[in-house]
Amino acid sequence: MTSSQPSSRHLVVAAGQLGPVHVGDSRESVIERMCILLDEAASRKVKLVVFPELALTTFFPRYLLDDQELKSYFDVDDPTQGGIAQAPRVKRLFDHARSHAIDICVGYAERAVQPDGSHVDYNTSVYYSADAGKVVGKYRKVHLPGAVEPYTAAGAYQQLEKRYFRPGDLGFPAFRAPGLIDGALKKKDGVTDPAQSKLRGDPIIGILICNDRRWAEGWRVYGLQGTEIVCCGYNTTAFATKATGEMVDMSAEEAEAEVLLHHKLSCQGNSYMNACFSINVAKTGVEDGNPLVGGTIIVHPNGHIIQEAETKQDELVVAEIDLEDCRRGKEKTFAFEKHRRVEHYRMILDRAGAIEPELL
Ligand code: CDV
Repeated sequence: MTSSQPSSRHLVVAAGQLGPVHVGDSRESVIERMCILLDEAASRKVKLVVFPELALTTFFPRYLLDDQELKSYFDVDDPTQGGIAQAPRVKRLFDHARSHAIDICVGYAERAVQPDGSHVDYNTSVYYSADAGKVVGKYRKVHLPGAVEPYTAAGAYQQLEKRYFRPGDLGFPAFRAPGLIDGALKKKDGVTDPAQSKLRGDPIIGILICNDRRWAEGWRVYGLQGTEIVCCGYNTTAFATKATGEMVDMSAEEAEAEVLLHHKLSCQGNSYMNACFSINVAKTGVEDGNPLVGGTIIVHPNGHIIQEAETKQDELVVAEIDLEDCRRGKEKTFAFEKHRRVEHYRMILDRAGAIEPELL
């Protein structure tokens, strides 16, 4: 065995919270703002920055758009042309991250080119490794909220993700990020079961996007791959009109407090139950008149919030974490291999909607 990993696996990570990206904002201006956050990250010794869902554009699913309008929001991800890291309107961001030796996880609207030249659109986040100089992880949003057809009531708030994106087809694929931890265990070290080894491999990462964080299933699938850090960007409306066009029956302040409560419950509860850190990053502020909640948080595997945004603007939220802190949960309360009773979970796979027991 050649690795000489220290007993702690410290890493400085950050959430690259973004303020609003308005419809008229140029792509260059958004990339510039993200590069400024990366500059700050470099000065604070950060090794990983997570950016929000659809970070490069306004949250366009709130608008009913024709094909031509829609096209401008998507970035073509063509594997034969080097994928998203080489896409002309985004390349500068990845190059900048690499120049600082910082990994980034970033959300964007993906127009995926198919082998026959057609395309499929997804709400996607990729993980770019500065060490590898390429994308090493990709996730396409599974739990798309909203509707295909726009709500017809006057003043209704639209959420047209089901119209514009195909549900993700990659599942919840955890992956390892190289170059972040010195002396990480490698395949060449010949350890057959890394989960049982005292030495640990490179950090295990999973990605979720916005609404996914409310669904225990995705987190658990990551938990079952030993995931240590979940990266989750979001655009969450702070308060909005209903599909019927009416206002919710709460004040704007009460509605926003409720949204924040549910956001934090989801991130803190699922981080705890899967013994992983999570970096949960907002696009926030008032985007073309539409209030987005903030609440960017970095959560510890014990469920506590260890860092939280103070603003609703571009802000780097930084935390030093020790990946060894995942061990307690993974080896005791949530030692899945000892305590899960999979023979009783069949219904989770067989049923989507609830079917109530017979009436008495
Ligand atoms: N972008 C999102 O996925 N938004 C959802 C809303 C619609 C509930 C969210 O979970 O924040």
